[in-house]
Amino acid sequence: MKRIILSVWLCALGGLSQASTQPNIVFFFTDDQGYGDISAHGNPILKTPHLDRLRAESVRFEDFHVSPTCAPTRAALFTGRHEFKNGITHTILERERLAPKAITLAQVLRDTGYTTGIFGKWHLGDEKEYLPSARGFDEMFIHGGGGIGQVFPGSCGDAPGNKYFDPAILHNGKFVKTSGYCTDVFYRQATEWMDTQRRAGKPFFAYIPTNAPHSPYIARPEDAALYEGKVATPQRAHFYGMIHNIDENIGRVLTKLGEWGIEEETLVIFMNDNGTAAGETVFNAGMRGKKGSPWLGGTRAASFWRWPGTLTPRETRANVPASTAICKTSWCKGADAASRRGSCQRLSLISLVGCSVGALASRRYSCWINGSVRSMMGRSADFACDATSTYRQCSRSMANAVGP
Ligand SMILES: [Ca+2]
Repeated sequence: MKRIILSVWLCALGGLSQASTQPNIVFFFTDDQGYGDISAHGNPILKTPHLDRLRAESVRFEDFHVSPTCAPTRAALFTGRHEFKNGITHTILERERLAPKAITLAQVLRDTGYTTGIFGKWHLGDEKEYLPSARGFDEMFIHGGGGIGQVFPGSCGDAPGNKYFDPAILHNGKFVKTSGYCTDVFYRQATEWMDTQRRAGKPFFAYIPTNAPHSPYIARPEDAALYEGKVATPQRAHFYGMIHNIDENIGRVLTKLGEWGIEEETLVIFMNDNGTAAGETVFNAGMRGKKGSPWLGGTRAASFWRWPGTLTPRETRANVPASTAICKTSWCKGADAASRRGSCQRLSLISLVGCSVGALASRRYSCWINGSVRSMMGRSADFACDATSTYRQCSRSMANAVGP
C-alpha cells in the first residue's frame, strides 16, 4: 500500500523510476512561515542553511498553494478534501474541528502498516473525539488550540497559561511537563520516537508540525539575538529567530537519518501552512499579500520532497494546485485502494494522476470544480476572466512574482 500511495506521487512528479523501497515519511510542517522566509528563496537577511540543503536535495514545487490560514490547510492536507467539505471554516470558535466522518491520511497509513506519530500542533479539534489519537495517530504529543497558551471561547484551547519554555504537552491523553523551548521539545520527542520505530523495523510516519513561528513571537534569546538590529522591530527578530531554531532542528533530524543509514528509505517533506505572518515587509519574494489573504503571498507555499535514490532533485514551476489537490492525487488515491472511496471527495483531479508535470501545467485549474473558493479565485482560468471579479488581479501564474 505504501508503494501504491507514493507511486501515485511519483507518477505526478513524472519521469521517475519505480520506487524500490517503501519509505518512512518525515513531514516537517511550519506555522506562518512564508515562502519568502527561506534564504534559498532570496531572503537577504534570514539564513536557513539546513532548509536550503533540503531544498537543493528535493523535488520542489515552485507554484504550490495552500489555504490562507492554519486549520483549513491542515484539514485539506489530512483528508484530500477541501476544508469546507470537512466542516472547517475558521481557525477558532468550534469551526476548526475536523468532521468526525472524515478519513485522515494517518488512518490510511496506519491501516497499511505504518506506525504514526504527531509532535506539535494539530489544530483540528481539542475534544477527545477530534484529537489525533482518534484520527489515526498511534503517538500523540501535542499542544492544544492553534498555539501554545491559546484559549478561545468554546473548546478550542491549550492549557491556560502554557508557555513556549518548559510547556505542558498532551502526551497520549495526559499532560506532561517538559523541559526546554517548544520547538526543541517537539523535535526531540519526534527524534526519539523515530529512533524507537526504526529499531523495531516498523515503517513510520512522523508528522512534526511546530507552533513556531506563529505569534506570539518568542524565540530563544540567542536565536533572536542573531537578527536584532537587522530588522525593524524586536518582533521580527524573534520571528526570524524562531525560524532559525526550526532550521537547526531540521538539520539535526537530517543528520540523524544519515547516521541511522535510512536516508534512502525515508521520504522527507517540508511545507509551510500559509503565507508569512511577520516577514512580509522584510522579504516576500515579490508577492502581494500575506497570511489570511487570497493573494499570492497568502497561499503560495514551499514544498520540498526528498527521497534520495528515488526522486531526482529538481525544480518545477508547474501550477500544482493547492494541497487539497496534492493529497487528492496522492494520498486519497491510496485511500481508494484501501476501499475508502467514500472518504475522499471525488473530483476530476483524480484524472490527473499519471499526468506529467507538463500536462498538469497545461490543464491548469480547468477541472477544479471548487474554483470559486476564494483562495483559488483569480488563479483559475475559468474565474479570473471576469472583469468584475474581486480577485481578478490575483496572479494566475508566476508572472507577477519576481522571486526565484
Ligand atoms: Ca498558520
